[in-house]
Amino acid sequence: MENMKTKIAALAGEKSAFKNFLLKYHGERKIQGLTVEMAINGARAVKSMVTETSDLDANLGIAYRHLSLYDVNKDLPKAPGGNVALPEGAFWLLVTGEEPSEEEVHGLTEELHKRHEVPKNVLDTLDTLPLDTHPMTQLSVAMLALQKDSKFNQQYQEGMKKDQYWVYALEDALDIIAKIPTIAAKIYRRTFQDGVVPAYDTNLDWAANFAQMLGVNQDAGFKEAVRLYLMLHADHEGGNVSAHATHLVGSALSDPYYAWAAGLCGLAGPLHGLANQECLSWLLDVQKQLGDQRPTKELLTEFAEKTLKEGKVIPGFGHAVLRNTDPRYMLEREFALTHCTHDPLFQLVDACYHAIPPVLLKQGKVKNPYPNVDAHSGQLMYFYNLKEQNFYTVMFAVSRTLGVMAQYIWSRAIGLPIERPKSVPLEELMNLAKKH
Ligand code: CMX
Repeated sequence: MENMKTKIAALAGEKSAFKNFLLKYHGERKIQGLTVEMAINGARAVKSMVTETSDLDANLGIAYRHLSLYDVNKDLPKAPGGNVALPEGAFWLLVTGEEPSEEEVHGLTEELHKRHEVPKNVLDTLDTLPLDTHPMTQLSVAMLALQKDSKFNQQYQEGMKKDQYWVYALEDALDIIAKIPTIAAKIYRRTFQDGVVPAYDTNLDWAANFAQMLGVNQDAGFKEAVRLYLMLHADHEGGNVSAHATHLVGSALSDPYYAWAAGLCGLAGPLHGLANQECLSWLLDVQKQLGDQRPTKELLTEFAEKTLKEGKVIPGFGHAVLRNTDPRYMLEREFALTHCTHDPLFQLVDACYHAIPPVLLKQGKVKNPYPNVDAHSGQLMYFYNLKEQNFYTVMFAVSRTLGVMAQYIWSRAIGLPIERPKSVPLEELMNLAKKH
């Protein structure tokens, strides 16, 4: 871990100086004209935040630092015998901006194993919740129950200096990343299975151990699928609801536990993280209606047209920012083409891939008719026997912990201040519009 700390320490001074330079010499420069539409419609695409870890291009998709997801998957260290980049490596890249060596990823995995123990009071707190409590609610409660051990908070109470903020942010980030798989597995096992969590295995990497603790499938393919899932969902820029909520709450110097608990509540929204569970429901419903018929492009075209006629959206297609097929979808598709072409649900996903974009294009109003990651990830989990859709957003959350924690560290390292945008009543917007 010393290596990661040294890299952040070396970069933090440079980055803070750069931020101060921008503020001093270019602070008044206009980068975008604000419009009434931007103020009303959720500040979409308004360049008004700093996120160091990743950048979303409408056509190319997300880049972790300078690397596309295809390059992340190709270049970063893999598990022995595996073909998928380890998510720990993605965290290293998001934090340091550098591709980690095998040794650095191995060291990080070891560090996470050392920190994995979840305090008994947190597990006991989960056991007090009714079993029909949504898994995302359980996860948010557990995150807050962990908060009492925040090192950032303890140090803050003891008068920590500003240049030490990132050091204890990193401490908390590593603790949260280390513990969240056990908490998620506990939630899964108590809600959907017998309540017993398979033993933690320090011989495995972070994702493979999580896959094993879920206890649904001992297949090596499932471990690879979970590595892929956790690597792909790690970060998606700073403006999405969960990342932004984490950043906003963190900007008040609430510690990483408080900040991520807020982010988790945002991730639980149906327009954000919960969409993947809705996608799988739609696919299963179509599969039921198809009965014994093989899913063909023609049949799926009919289904898609029917869904649109009923005034519903087709889950898993379209995106607020992307204007092309989501690379996360393409990497999941490549994985499925290697591991599960015989799966009837994959054959349905494949038919959707060919049938739905032309239907949405014909309708004429959708800005992006192509699939996003949610159109595929449920199929992969379902194939490996993780069938409870209510749990899928927790999988997403375990992964997204990597990105939001990496950015939390950087927000403190470069001293980003408390967020406080100006809001105005609609009438004032009208007055402003008349003036310009
Ligand atoms: N099926 C049917 N209609 C769709 C559509 C879809 N998949 N995607 C967009 N549209 C419609 C919109 O509802 C909108 O219609 P109205 O003008 O009648 O309101 C019109 O096309 C234009 O929308 P847009 O500008 O292309 O898309 P938005 O930025 O407004 O919305 C999103 C983006 C993701 C909410 C939307 O595409 C959608 O609802 N998709 C299905 C749900 C889904 O897959 N969500 C997961 C997103 C993944 C993520 O955010 O990470």
